[in-house]
Amino acid sequence: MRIVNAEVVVTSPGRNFVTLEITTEDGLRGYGDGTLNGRELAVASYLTDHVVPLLIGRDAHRIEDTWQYLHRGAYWRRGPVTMAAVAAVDVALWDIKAQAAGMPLYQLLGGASRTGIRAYGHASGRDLPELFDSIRAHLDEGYKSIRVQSAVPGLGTIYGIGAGSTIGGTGRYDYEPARRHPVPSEEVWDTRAYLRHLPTVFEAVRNEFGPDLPLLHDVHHRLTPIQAARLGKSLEPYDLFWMEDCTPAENQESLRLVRHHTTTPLAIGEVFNSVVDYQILIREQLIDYVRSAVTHTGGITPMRKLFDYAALYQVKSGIHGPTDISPVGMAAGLHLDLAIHNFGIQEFMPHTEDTYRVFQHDYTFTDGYLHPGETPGLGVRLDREAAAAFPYEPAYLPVNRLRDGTMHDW
Ligand code: GCO
Ligand code: MG
Repeated sequence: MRIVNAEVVVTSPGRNFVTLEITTEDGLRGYGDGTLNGRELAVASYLTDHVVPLLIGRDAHRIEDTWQYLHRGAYWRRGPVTMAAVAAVDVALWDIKAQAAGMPLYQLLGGASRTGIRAYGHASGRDLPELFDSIRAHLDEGYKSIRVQSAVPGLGTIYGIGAGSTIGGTGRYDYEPARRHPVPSEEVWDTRAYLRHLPTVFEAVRNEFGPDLPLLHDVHHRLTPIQAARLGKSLEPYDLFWMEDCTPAENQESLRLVRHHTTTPLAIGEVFNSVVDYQILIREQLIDYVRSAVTHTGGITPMRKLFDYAALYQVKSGIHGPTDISPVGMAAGLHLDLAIHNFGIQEFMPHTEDTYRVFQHDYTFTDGYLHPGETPGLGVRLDREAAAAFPYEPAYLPVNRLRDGTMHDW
């Protein structure tokens, strides 16, 4: 089944998305997500200039071979731009193969291991009443697990705290950290203030919502290993489902120190793009959840291998699912979630109405559980006409500085 056409579509229905559309000689169309927040056009160029010409005429069924061809054939290994581009091809080819088989993709991946995919949503607030409202709004929407982010007294806008606008009066705060601006905005950070404040937030949330509700928190790479260890320890009484990205993990060995001091479960990996990034973390059981996104890790082909490797060490999945993963990338994650045995939890926040007009999708969120649907393939279609109405707009994630002006991790 030859590939006869491949095109990159950049569209911005509320935020920027990069989508690869591959067409085969028998008219099947497969979609892959290559969105890399704040660096979208680099992936679009990588695909258009360096990958699309190599795809024309290839057999769409040869997914593993195509993956190795693009990965090894580039000579230069890994990196977020490359891996997002390879992921877009890989997911589009799985979409095509599943359509050709007349099955939803999860069937090709081994079939359903569960009836629904447990999801967590993002609650946040500038103070406790606002945070409690946000948690209640999520519970009302069916979420059974909640990520809790809070402002820190004395600091302005920080990661995870909406600017104050709610989505359609739901009490759920708008989540879109990339700002439509030609240069990144700047935020100010104070680690000591955060370490003092956060345990008081979790104490209040536990007192209000009881011991049962699974609670998560994203540290967003801001702590040193010993600070992360201290935070994990101080959150132990509040029984977190996970503490995410507690320290930048390029140095995988630094997680040994954190692990040594705390039993708070650890999730890591949304900025990783290869199984290599996890070798020590998984082999030494330094983490509990793998946070990679299909879109940023080279697609379904390597993600299956990553989860199988993790399964050997009882490490589970926690696929990255913010709104900067397009509905195509989200659907790819959901098919994997349904099929793999070592599923943990799936991050989920709905996209905007405009995004759903551009990407028609069959996945559902019902009573706290996601399901990818039964349509053959991924179950997502890109409406090219609708996409064309939303041209690319430069947008960047903020940057973060300490009070003395030193650049810090955002
Ligand atoms: C998460 C992530 C996101 C990232 C975003 C960057 O846990 O969902 O931390 O919020 O900040 O994906 O583009
Ligand atoms: Mg995160």
